[in-house]
Amino acid sequence: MTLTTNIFKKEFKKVFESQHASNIKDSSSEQQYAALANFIKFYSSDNWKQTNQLYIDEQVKQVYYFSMEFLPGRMLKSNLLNLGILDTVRDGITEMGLDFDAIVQSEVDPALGNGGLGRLASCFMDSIASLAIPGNGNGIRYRYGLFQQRFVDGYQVELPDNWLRNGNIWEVRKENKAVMIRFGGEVYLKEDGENKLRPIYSNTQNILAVPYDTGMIGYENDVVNNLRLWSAEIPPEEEINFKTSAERVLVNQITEVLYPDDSNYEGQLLRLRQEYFFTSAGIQSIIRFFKKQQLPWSEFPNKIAIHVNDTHPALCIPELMRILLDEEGLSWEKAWDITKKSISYTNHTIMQEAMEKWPVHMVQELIPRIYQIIEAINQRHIDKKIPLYGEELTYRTTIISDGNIKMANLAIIGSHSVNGVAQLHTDILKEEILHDFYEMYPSKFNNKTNGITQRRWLHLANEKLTQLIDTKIGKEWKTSPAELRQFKAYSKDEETLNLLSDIKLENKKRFAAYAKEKYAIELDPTALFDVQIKRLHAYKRQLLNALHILDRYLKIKDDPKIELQPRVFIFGAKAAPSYIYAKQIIKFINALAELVNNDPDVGNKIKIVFVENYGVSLAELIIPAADISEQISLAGKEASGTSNMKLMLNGALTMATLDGANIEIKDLVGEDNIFLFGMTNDEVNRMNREGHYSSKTVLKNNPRLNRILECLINGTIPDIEVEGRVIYDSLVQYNDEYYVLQDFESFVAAQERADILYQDKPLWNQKALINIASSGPFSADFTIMRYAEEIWNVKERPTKDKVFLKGNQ
Ligand code: AZC
Repeated sequence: MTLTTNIFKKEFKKVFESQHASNIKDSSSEQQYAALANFIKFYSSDNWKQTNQLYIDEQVKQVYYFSMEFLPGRMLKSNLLNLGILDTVRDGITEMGLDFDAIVQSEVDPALGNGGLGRLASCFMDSIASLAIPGNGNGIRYRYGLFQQRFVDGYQVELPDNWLRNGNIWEVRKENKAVMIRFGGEVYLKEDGENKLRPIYSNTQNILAVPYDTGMIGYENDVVNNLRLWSAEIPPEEEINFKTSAERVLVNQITEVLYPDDSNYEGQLLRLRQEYFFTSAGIQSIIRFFKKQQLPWSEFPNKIAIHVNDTHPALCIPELMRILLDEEGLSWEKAWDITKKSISYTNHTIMQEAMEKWPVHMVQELIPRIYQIIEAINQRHIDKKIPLYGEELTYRTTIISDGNIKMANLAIIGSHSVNGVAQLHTDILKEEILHDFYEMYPSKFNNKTNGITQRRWLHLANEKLTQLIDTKIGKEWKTSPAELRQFKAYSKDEETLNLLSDIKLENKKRFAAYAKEKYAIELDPTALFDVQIKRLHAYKRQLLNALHILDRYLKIKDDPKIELQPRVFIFGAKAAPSYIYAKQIIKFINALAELVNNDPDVGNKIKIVFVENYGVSLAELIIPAADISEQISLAGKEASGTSNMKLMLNGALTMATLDGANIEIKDLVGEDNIFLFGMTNDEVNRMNREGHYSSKTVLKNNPRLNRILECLINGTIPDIEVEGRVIYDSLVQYNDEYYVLQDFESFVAAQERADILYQDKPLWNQKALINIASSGPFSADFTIMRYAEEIWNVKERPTKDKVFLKGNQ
């Protein structure tokens, strides 16, 4: 049945009234949202059921994407878009006299992730479904998402994110699919009479993992895949064993909160519990599904691909081994072969502190059988590799060393594929960070440059631009993103460039209206909007950005009449609550904003907006309004970056170091259409090796920089006595770990080039257009195609309206 506006209105009214027993006209937008989400869930439920049934009937190979984090963003509009009924429903809602945008905004944005890694997982879920690839997500249903960020006197304050307060309409609780997870106790192996060793457990604590499923709707292809998030509960039949409130609290805690840390090692037992909890639950449910098909175990890797998104789910490896050995009675060799063939691993960072390791005693106590298996994997690795590679190299690759279990080593040894997320990152893994493993397993290593879904980041976030592209090059690019390149033909077309510029202006006005309402700040939408949105981390160098602003401020103070390109600097960033230095940088930027925004000498020449509580929904508002995309990490540190791709897709020009995927952006747009600055990875490496860098020397020869740094400690910026001093010392006394001062001059020079270019509007617009037209290759659809072909060996299933990628990048 095709949904017409009239049918929709009738059906929607019915759903609303059955739910609320009241008149729609008197309802709140939250109630309208609830009814509309229920309508969509109902509307797509047949496809959900059928997709699942087809996968069973056809015994297709399925992917299971294990991720500790998912950042799906609001789902209502994206589901409508993918179902092909966005316009019908929006028209219907409007005809009913309701406010569609208000309804959309009533949905909470689930913050079940920290940043890039979690958002990537959600872009991938969208692409997997849209390519009709049989794929499932597997993660944790945190009761509290990433903290809500507020600023009080410029300081970050963290509030709990109670996102489930009003329930979550998209999910379906599947109690009948719950599984039991075993923690603690003792275990020993006993001969079972058939010459097999079976583990005998005692005093374990058993916890129920209950899945909540959410449909992942493919783009106009009738596919609805499954995202399964697990929640920890006390098993009803074991209530008796959880007598004290402390015991009960412990269970609830497992899926209580998302760790607010994307790059620091969290040495906490609870985190390890979380990791085992969701990997064990996921693996158990895969095994149950596989067994229903009554295939021989040797078929397992032909039917199942398990992907571990960074090392957080790496316990998949010993858990799969445990089940195959202990419960299914397979030999070690068979189980190991199946495990390695099924599992693949993505590394997302080279930051040492983010390389997970767990103290042996902790793993031994919490999951004793898993520890035994890890130990056995480790021993076999050593025994096998020493004759081939010698002791030195082999001992550098062991899973257990110095009393710790190294999760990356486990993930590499126990999988058949290891990938980095941009070419430079993969090269660094191969040549530096994981070089020993690369020597052992060269063929495991491969690159899969990240991607983003253009459906959310262009179609939904920037509808006007989408329409413009449609009218110029047709709609084929929507299922063949490479076709976006056709848009390049308009790079000298005055009419198109003017339209592009009008759209940008409108998007900037939209953001300005938000800033005015939220922060009572007046922004000039014709100013250059300069955007840096990402987690706050020293290596990402928000500080460099801030020092450049300070430089501009001083220029204005020296000569209030100076002509400077007016700029609005937009920041969005959360700092991990325990990352004090990052929080001090937030305070510094907020203090600078306070000073600059209220100085009459400055006027519109500089405005700074640090948005609170940056997340997916705010990104959708900010990205279409950006002129410049700040991607200024120290070369070699940002694995890929993905906001760089989203901003480019929306016509921002990138201010970039040669880091992560910036390099690939440069290759696509050409050096004329990007602002490059700073040291290269090789130069950074050389500096590090030679150990000659001295920030004090940089300062000595640079009075301008000296003066800027002085402002951190001389009271120019009020209310940052402590923070200013700490930041100053990090740069001067502690030798500037991320080479902020070293790259400063070339950064400022690149910013000046941007100012000059911005004066030439037609040329700027032309470059913006070339950026948009060059961004097709960053579609997550392509990235997923490569994962599917080169890692998972899964095929897209032909669908009714077969939608898959045509052409290549
Ligand atoms: C991020 C990387 O920092 C970022 O460069 C990359 O684009 C993103 O993953 C997706 O691959 N990493 C994380 O968010 N977290 C960790 C633990 O690496």
